[in-house]
Amino acid sequence: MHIGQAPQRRRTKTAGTGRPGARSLWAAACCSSLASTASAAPAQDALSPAGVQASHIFSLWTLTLTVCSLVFAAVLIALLIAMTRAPRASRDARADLGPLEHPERRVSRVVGGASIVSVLLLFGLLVADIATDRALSRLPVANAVQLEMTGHQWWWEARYTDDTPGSGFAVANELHVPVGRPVVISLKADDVIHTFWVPNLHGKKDMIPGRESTIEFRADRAGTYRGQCAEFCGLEHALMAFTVVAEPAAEYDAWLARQRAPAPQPANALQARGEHLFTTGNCAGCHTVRGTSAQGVLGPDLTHVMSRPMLGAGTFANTRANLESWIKAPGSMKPGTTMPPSQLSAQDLNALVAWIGTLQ
Ligand code: HEC
Ligand SMILES: [Cu+2]
Repeated sequence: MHIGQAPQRRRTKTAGTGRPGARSLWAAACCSSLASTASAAPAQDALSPAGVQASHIFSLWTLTLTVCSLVFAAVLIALLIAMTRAPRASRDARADLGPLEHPERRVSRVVGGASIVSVLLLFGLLVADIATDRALSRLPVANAVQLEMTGHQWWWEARYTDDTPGSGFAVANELHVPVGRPVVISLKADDVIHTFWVPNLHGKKDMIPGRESTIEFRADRAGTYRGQCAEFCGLEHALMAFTVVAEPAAEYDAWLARQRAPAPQPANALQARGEHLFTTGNCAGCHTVRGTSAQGVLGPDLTHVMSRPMLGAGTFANTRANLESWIKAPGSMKPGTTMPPSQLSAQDLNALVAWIGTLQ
Protein backbone atom coordinates (compact mmCIF):
# COMPACT_ATOMS: atom_id res chain seq x y z
CA MET A 1 0.00 0.00 0.00
CA HIS A 2 2.72 2.46 1.01
CA ILE A 3 4.80 1.42 -1.94
CA GLY A 4 1.89 2.20 -4.27
CA GLN A 5 1.59 5.75 -2.94
CA ALA A 6 5.20 6.67 -3.38
CA PRO A 7 5.22 7.34 -7.15
CA GLN A 8 2.24 9.71 -6.75
CA ARG A 9 4.14 11.76 -4.22
CA ARG A 10 7.11 11.79 -6.50
CA ARG A 11 5.10 13.45 -9.26
CA THR A 12 3.99 16.34 -7.02
CA LYS A 13 7.53 17.02 -5.82
CA THR A 14 10.08 19.07 -7.65
CA ALA A 15 12.71 16.87 -9.18
CA GLY A 16 16.24 16.50 -7.96
CA THR A 17 15.88 16.24 -4.20
CA GLY A 18 16.21 12.47 -4.15
CA ARG A 19 14.06 12.34 -1.04
CA PRO A 20 10.92 10.66 -2.40
CA GLY A 21 13.05 7.73 -3.56
CA ALA A 22 14.48 7.40 -0.09
CA ARG A 23 10.99 7.64 1.36
CA SER A 24 9.61 4.83 -0.77
CA LEU A 25 12.61 2.74 0.21
CA TRP A 26 11.68 3.30 3.83
CA ALA A 27 8.07 2.43 3.07
CA ALA A 28 9.19 -0.79 1.40
CA ALA A 29 11.41 -1.66 4.34
CA CYS A 30 8.57 -0.91 6.73
CA CYS A 31 6.06 -3.02 4.79
CA SER A 32 8.41 -5.95 4.46
CA SER A 33 9.22 -5.87 8.17
CA LEU A 34 5.50 -5.80 8.95
CA ALA A 35 4.95 -8.73 6.62
CA SER A 36 7.72 -10.69 8.25
CA THR A 37 6.29 -10.20 11.73
CA ALA A 38 2.84 -11.18 10.48
CA SER A 39 4.02 -14.54 9.18
CA ALA A 40 5.43 -16.78 11.90
CA ALA A 41 8.91 -16.72 10.39
CA PRO A 42 11.47 -18.04 12.87
CA ALA A 43 13.59 -15.37 14.50
CA GLN A 44 17.23 -15.01 13.50
CA ASP A 45 18.49 -12.01 15.40
CA ALA A 46 21.54 -11.71 17.63
CA LEU A 47 20.11 -8.44 18.99
CA SER A 48 17.06 -10.12 20.48
CA PRO A 49 18.56 -12.71 22.84
CA ALA A 50 16.26 -15.55 23.89
CA GLY A 51 18.70 -17.21 26.23
CA VAL A 52 21.34 -16.44 28.82
CA GLN A 53 24.34 -17.06 26.51
CA ALA A 54 23.02 -14.78 23.80
CA SER A 55 22.33 -12.14 26.50
CA HIS A 56 25.98 -12.16 27.59
CA ILE A 57 27.06 -11.63 23.99
CA PHE A 58 24.44 -8.93 23.49
CA SER A 59 25.65 -7.03 26.58
CA LEU A 60 29.23 -7.11 25.31
CA TRP A 61 28.05 -5.89 21.91
CA THR A 62 26.07 -3.03 23.48
CA LEU A 63 29.03 -1.97 25.63
CA THR A 64 31.43 -2.06 22.67
CA LEU A 65 29.03 -0.11 20.47
CA THR A 66 28.45 2.54 23.16
CA VAL A 67 32.13 3.05 23.95
CA CYS A 68 33.14 3.15 20.28
CA SER A 69 30.31 5.59 19.41
CA LEU A 70 31.33 7.95 22.23
CA VAL A 71 34.98 7.81 21.13
CA PHE A 72 33.98 8.41 17.52
CA ALA A 73 31.87 11.43 18.55
CA ALA A 74 34.72 12.78 20.69
CA VAL A 75 37.20 12.47 17.82
CA LEU A 76 34.83 14.27 15.44
CA ILE A 77 34.26 17.07 17.96
CA ALA A 78 38.02 17.47 18.46
CA LEU A 79 38.44 17.62 14.69
CA LEU A 80 35.74 20.30 14.36
CA ILE A 81 37.35 22.35 17.13
CA ALA A 82 40.74 22.11 15.44
CA MET A 83 39.26 23.16 12.11
CA THR A 84 37.41 26.19 13.46
CA ARG A 85 39.85 27.37 16.11
CA ALA A 86 42.32 29.35 14.07
CA PRO A 87 41.06 29.92 10.54
CA ARG A 88 43.38 31.67 8.16
CA ALA A 89 42.56 35.29 7.52
CA SER A 90 42.87 34.84 3.76
CA ARG A 91 44.15 32.40 1.18
CA ASP A 92 47.53 34.11 1.12
CA ALA A 93 48.01 34.48 4.86
CA ARG A 94 50.73 32.36 6.41
CA ALA A 95 49.48 29.27 8.20
CA ASP A 96 49.48 29.64 11.97
CA LEU A 97 52.13 27.19 13.06
CA GLY A 98 52.53 28.83 16.45
CA PRO A 99 51.78 25.80 18.63
CA LEU A 100 54.16 23.63 16.58
CA GLU A 101 57.03 26.06 16.78
CA HIS A 102 56.63 26.56 20.52
CA PRO A 103 54.81 23.46 21.85
CA GLU A 104 51.89 24.55 24.01
CA ARG A 105 51.61 23.01 27.44
CA ARG A 106 47.87 22.64 26.99
CA VAL A 107 48.12 20.75 23.73
CA SER A 108 50.49 18.14 25.12
CA ARG A 109 48.26 17.77 28.17
CA VAL A 110 45.17 17.18 26.01
CA VAL A 111 46.95 14.73 23.69
CA GLY A 112 48.53 12.87 26.62
CA GLY A 113 45.18 12.71 28.45
CA ALA A 114 43.39 11.42 25.35
CA SER A 115 46.02 8.70 24.88
CA ILE A 116 45.61 7.55 28.47
CA VAL A 117 41.82 7.52 28.12
CA SER A 118 42.13 5.46 24.89
CA VAL A 119 44.37 2.91 26.56
CA LEU A 120 42.03 2.67 29.56
CA LEU A 121 38.96 2.24 27.35
CA LEU A 122 40.63 -0.45 25.24
CA PHE A 123 41.75 -2.21 28.38
CA GLY A 124 38.22 -1.97 29.76
CA LEU A 125 36.86 -3.58 26.60
CA LEU A 126 39.44 -6.35 26.91
CA VAL A 127 38.35 -7.01 30.50
CA ALA A 128 34.69 -7.05 29.43
CA ASP A 129 35.58 -9.47 26.63
CA ILE A 130 37.32 -11.88 29.00
CA ALA A 131 34.52 -11.59 31.54
CA THR A 132 31.97 -12.45 28.82
CA ASP A 133 34.00 -15.48 27.78
CA ARG A 134 34.12 -16.68 31.37
CA ALA A 135 30.40 -16.15 31.83
CA LEU A 136 29.73 -18.11 28.64
CA SER A 137 31.79 -21.05 29.87
CA ARG A 138 30.07 -21.10 33.25
CA LEU A 139 26.56 -22.05 32.21
CA PRO A 140 25.43 -24.64 34.78
CA VAL A 141 24.83 -27.81 32.80
CA ALA A 142 23.48 -30.20 35.42
CA ASN A 143 20.39 -31.96 34.09
CA ALA A 144 21.21 -30.84 30.55
CA VAL A 145 19.58 -32.20 27.43
CA GLN A 146 22.39 -34.01 25.59
CA LEU A 147 22.52 -34.30 21.86
CA GLU A 148 24.90 -34.82 19.00
CA MET A 149 24.80 -32.80 15.86
CA THR A 150 26.61 -33.51 12.61
CA GLY A 151 26.97 -31.10 9.72
CA HIS A 152 26.63 -32.63 6.27
CA GLN A 153 26.76 -30.96 2.87
CA TRP A 154 24.09 -29.43 3.17
CA TRP A 155 21.88 -30.51 6.04
CA TRP A 156 22.00 -31.08 9.78
CA GLU A 157 21.66 -34.41 11.53
CA ALA A 158 20.80 -34.39 15.22
CA ARG A 159 20.82 -37.39 17.53
CA TYR A 160 19.07 -37.28 20.86
CA THR A 161 21.26 -39.54 22.93
CA ASP A 162 19.26 -40.53 25.94
CA ASP A 163 20.46 -42.32 29.09
CA THR A 164 17.81 -44.97 28.51
CA PRO A 165 19.58 -47.30 26.06
CA GLY A 166 17.78 -47.82 22.80
CA SER A 167 15.51 -44.81 23.15
CA GLY A 168 17.78 -42.43 21.26
CA PHE A 169 16.63 -41.22 17.85
CA ALA A 170 17.74 -39.02 14.97
CA VAL A 171 16.07 -35.99 13.44
CA ALA A 172 17.13 -33.59 10.70
CA ASN A 173 17.23 -29.81 10.48
CA GLU A 174 14.92 -29.25 13.44
CA LEU A 175 15.82 -29.36 17.11
CA HIS A 176 13.37 -29.17 19.96
CA VAL A 177 14.60 -28.03 23.36
CA PRO A 178 12.82 -27.41 26.65
CA VAL A 179 12.69 -23.81 27.87
CA GLY A 180 14.84 -23.13 30.95
CA ARG A 181 16.92 -26.30 30.74
CA PRO A 182 20.51 -26.25 29.51
CA VAL A 183 21.33 -28.01 26.26
CA VAL A 184 24.75 -29.53 25.55
CA ILE A 185 25.37 -30.37 21.91
CA SER A 186 28.45 -32.20 20.76
CA LEU A 187 29.28 -30.98 17.28
CA LYS A 188 30.82 -32.97 14.45
CA ALA A 189 31.26 -32.59 10.72
CA ASP A 190 30.97 -35.32 8.14
CA ASP A 191 32.74 -33.77 5.17
CA VAL A 192 33.95 -30.16 5.41
CA ILE A 193 33.94 -27.46 8.07
CA HIS A 194 30.48 -26.15 8.97
CA THR A 195 29.53 -23.71 11.71
CA PHE A 196 26.64 -24.05 14.12
CA TRP A 197 25.00 -20.67 14.66
CA VAL A 198 21.64 -19.80 16.21
CA PRO A 199 22.02 -16.04 16.82
CA ASN A 200 19.11 -15.78 19.28
CA LEU A 201 20.63 -18.43 21.54
CA HIS A 202 24.42 -18.27 21.31
CA GLY A 203 27.44 -17.32 19.21
CA LYS A 204 29.08 -19.45 16.55
CA LYS A 205 30.89 -22.75 16.99
CA ASP A 206 32.82 -24.54 14.27
CA MET A 207 32.12 -28.13 13.33
CA ILE A 208 35.42 -29.60 12.15
CA PRO A 209 35.84 -33.05 10.54
CA GLY A 210 37.70 -35.43 12.83
CA ARG A 211 37.29 -33.20 15.87
CA GLU A 212 34.56 -32.97 18.45
CA SER A 213 33.57 -29.74 20.14
CA THR A 214 30.61 -28.82 22.30
CA ILE A 215 28.28 -25.88 22.57
CA GLU A 216 26.16 -25.14 25.62
CA PHE A 217 23.18 -22.86 25.73
CA ARG A 218 19.83 -22.40 27.40
CA ALA A 219 16.67 -21.04 25.82
CA ASP A 220 14.85 -18.87 28.36
CA ARG A 221 12.07 -17.69 26.09
CA ALA A 222 9.81 -20.04 24.12
CA GLY A 223 9.90 -19.55 20.37
CA THR A 224 11.24 -20.81 17.07
CA TYR A 225 14.76 -19.68 16.26
CA ARG A 226 16.50 -20.05 12.95
CA GLY A 227 20.03 -21.34 12.70
CA GLN A 228 22.28 -21.03 9.71
CA CYS A 229 25.56 -22.62 8.72
CA ALA A 230 28.09 -19.83 9.17
CA GLU A 231 31.13 -21.26 7.40
CA PHE A 232 31.20 -21.45 3.63
CA CYS A 233 30.86 -25.17 2.93
CA GLY A 234 30.22 -25.45 -0.79
CA LEU A 235 27.54 -24.87 -3.37
CA GLU A 236 24.48 -24.96 -1.10
CA HIS A 237 26.01 -23.32 1.94
CA ALA A 238 23.27 -20.68 1.84
CA LEU A 239 20.59 -23.40 1.84
CA MET A 240 21.83 -25.03 5.01
CA ALA A 241 19.53 -23.75 7.71
CA PHE A 242 17.75 -25.33 10.64
CA THR A 243 15.34 -24.35 13.38
CA VAL A 244 15.40 -24.67 17.13
CA VAL A 245 11.95 -24.91 18.69
CA ALA A 246 12.14 -23.92 22.37
CA GLU A 247 8.99 -25.04 24.15
CA PRO A 248 7.66 -25.70 27.66
CA ALA A 249 8.76 -28.98 29.25
CA ALA A 250 5.40 -30.73 28.76
CA GLU A 251 5.33 -29.98 25.03
CA TYR A 252 8.95 -31.01 24.71
CA ASP A 253 8.25 -34.35 26.42
CA ALA A 254 5.30 -34.97 24.12
CA TRP A 255 7.54 -34.23 21.11
CA LEU A 256 10.17 -36.67 22.44
CA ALA A 257 7.57 -39.39 22.83
CA ARG A 258 6.27 -38.86 19.28
CA GLN A 259 9.80 -38.86 17.80
CA ARG A 260 10.83 -42.01 19.70
CA ALA A 261 7.95 -44.00 18.26
CA PRO A 262 8.65 -46.01 15.10
CA ALA A 263 6.78 -45.31 11.86
CA PRO A 264 3.16 -46.50 11.77
CA GLN A 265 2.12 -49.52 9.71
CA PRO A 266 0.62 -48.74 6.28
CA ALA A 267 -3.15 -48.41 6.60
CA ASN A 268 -4.13 -49.36 3.03
CA ALA A 269 -2.86 -50.99 -0.15
CA LEU A 270 -1.63 -47.73 -1.67
CA GLN A 271 0.47 -46.91 1.38
CA ALA A 272 1.76 -50.49 1.55
CA ARG A 273 2.87 -50.17 -2.06
CA GLY A 274 4.62 -46.90 -1.21
CA GLU A 275 6.48 -48.51 1.69
CA HIS A 276 7.50 -51.41 -0.54
CA LEU A 277 8.85 -49.02 -3.19
CA PHE A 278 10.81 -47.15 -0.55
CA THR A 279 12.33 -50.12 1.23
CA THR A 280 13.21 -52.03 -1.95
CA GLY A 281 14.30 -48.98 -3.97
CA ASN A 282 17.43 -46.87 -3.63
CA CYS A 283 15.73 -44.64 -1.02
CA ALA A 284 16.48 -47.22 1.69
CA GLY A 285 20.17 -47.09 0.83
CA CYS A 286 20.36 -43.53 2.11
CA HIS A 287 17.41 -43.04 4.47
CA THR A 288 16.30 -44.67 7.69
CA VAL A 289 12.65 -45.11 8.60
CA ARG A 290 12.52 -46.82 11.99
CA GLY A 291 9.98 -49.62 12.02
CA THR A 292 10.87 -50.65 8.44
CA SER A 293 13.90 -52.31 6.90
CA ALA A 294 15.19 -48.95 5.57
CA GLN A 295 18.39 -48.18 7.46
CA GLY A 296 20.46 -45.91 5.23
CA VAL A 297 22.52 -43.22 6.87
CA LEU A 298 23.63 -40.96 3.99
CA GLY A 299 20.49 -38.83 4.13
CA PRO A 300 18.12 -37.52 6.82
CA ASP A 301 16.14 -39.93 9.02
CA LEU A 302 12.62 -39.85 7.60
CA THR A 303 10.78 -41.69 10.42
CA HIS A 304 8.80 -38.54 11.29
CA VAL A 305 9.58 -36.39 8.27
CA MET A 306 6.00 -35.06 8.16
CA SER A 307 6.39 -33.49 11.60
CA ARG A 308 8.83 -30.97 10.11
CA PRO A 309 7.37 -27.82 8.52
CA MET A 310 10.39 -27.35 6.24
CA LEU A 311 12.43 -29.79 4.14
CA GLY A 312 15.86 -29.66 2.53
CA ALA A 313 17.42 -27.81 5.50
CA GLY A 314 15.00 -24.90 5.40
CA THR A 315 14.88 -24.77 1.60
CA PHE A 316 11.19 -25.49 0.91
CA ALA A 317 7.90 -25.92 2.77
CA ASN A 318 6.82 -29.49 3.48
CA THR A 319 3.86 -29.68 1.09
CA ARG A 320 2.78 -32.58 -1.06
CA ALA A 321 3.63 -30.73 -4.29
CA ASN A 322 7.13 -29.85 -3.06
CA LEU A 323 7.70 -33.39 -1.83
CA GLU A 324 6.81 -34.77 -5.27
CA SER A 325 9.08 -32.30 -7.09
CA TRP A 326 11.87 -33.05 -4.64
CA ILE A 327 11.69 -36.82 -5.09
CA LYS A 328 11.47 -36.44 -8.88
CA ALA A 329 14.35 -33.97 -9.27
CA PRO A 330 16.08 -32.91 -6.03
CA GLY A 331 18.80 -31.18 -8.04
CA SER A 332 16.31 -28.69 -9.47
CA MET A 333 15.42 -27.48 -5.98
CA LYS A 334 18.88 -27.70 -4.43
CA PRO A 335 21.54 -28.01 -7.14
CA GLY A 336 24.47 -30.08 -5.97
CA THR A 337 22.57 -32.27 -3.49
CA THR A 338 23.75 -35.86 -3.35
CA MET A 339 20.18 -37.20 -3.50
CA PRO A 340 19.73 -38.52 -7.07
CA PRO A 341 16.65 -37.90 -9.24
CA SER A 342 14.24 -40.80 -9.59
CA GLN A 343 12.49 -42.28 -12.63
CA LEU A 344 9.29 -43.36 -10.87
CA SER A 345 6.05 -43.63 -12.82
CA ALA A 346 3.25 -41.25 -11.81
CA GLN A 347 1.45 -44.10 -9.97
CA ASP A 348 4.56 -45.16 -8.10
CA LEU A 349 5.34 -41.58 -7.10
CA ASN A 350 1.76 -41.21 -5.90
CA ALA A 351 2.04 -44.35 -3.77
CA LEU A 352 5.42 -43.33 -2.39
CA VAL A 353 4.23 -39.87 -1.40
CA ALA A 354 1.02 -41.35 0.07
CA TRP A 355 3.13 -43.52 2.38
CA ILE A 356 5.61 -40.74 3.24
CA GLY A 357 2.55 -38.67 4.18
CA THR A 358 1.85 -41.10 7.03
CA LEU A 359 5.27 -40.50 8.62
CA GLN A 360 3.91 -37.94 11.06
C1 HEC B 1 22.35 -41.15 -2.47
C2 HEC B 1 21.54 -41.01 -1.30
C3 HEC B 1 20.05 -40.74 -1.40
C4 HEC B 1 19.09 -41.47 -2.06
C5 HEC B 1 19.28 -42.71 -2.94
C6 HEC B 1 17.82 -40.86 -1.74
N1 HEC B 1 18.02 -39.77 -0.93
FE1 HEC B 1 16.60 -38.57 -0.14
N2 HEC B 1 18.01 -37.36 0.63
C7 HEC B 1 19.37 -37.58 0.58
C8 HEC B 1 20.05 -36.45 1.15
C9 HEC B 1 21.56 -36.28 1.29
C10 HEC B 1 19.06 -35.54 1.56
C11 HEC B 1 19.26 -34.18 2.23
C12 HEC B 1 19.32 -33.14 1.16
C13 HEC B 1 19.52 -31.75 1.68
O1 HEC B 1 18.71 -31.28 2.47
O2 HEC B 1 20.50 -31.11 1.28
C14 HEC B 1 17.78 -36.16 1.22
C15 HEC B 1 16.55 -35.59 1.52
C16 HEC B 1 15.34 -36.24 1.34
C17 HEC B 1 14.07 -35.73 1.81
C18 HEC B 1 13.86 -34.45 2.59
C19 HEC B 1 14.12 -34.73 4.06
C20 HEC B 1 14.23 -33.52 4.93
O3 HEC B 1 13.88 -33.63 6.10
O4 HEC B 1 14.69 -32.48 4.47
C21 HEC B 1 13.11 -36.66 1.43
C22 HEC B 1 11.63 -36.58 1.73
C23 HEC B 1 13.80 -37.70 0.72
N3 HEC B 1 15.15 -37.41 0.68
C24 HEC B 1 13.16 -38.79 0.15
C25 HEC B 1 13.81 -39.73 -0.64
C26 HEC B 1 13.12 -40.77 -1.39
C27 HEC B 1 11.63 -40.99 -1.41
C28 HEC B 1 14.09 -41.45 -2.08
C29 HEC B 1 13.91 -42.61 -3.03
C30 HEC B 1 13.12 -42.32 -4.22
C31 HEC B 1 15.38 -40.86 -1.72
N4 HEC B 1 15.16 -39.83 -0.87
C32 HEC B 1 16.59 -41.31 -2.19
C33 HEC B 1 20.00 -38.68 0.05
C34 HEC B 1 19.37 -39.66 -0.71
CU1 LIG C 1 27.62 -25.85 6.09
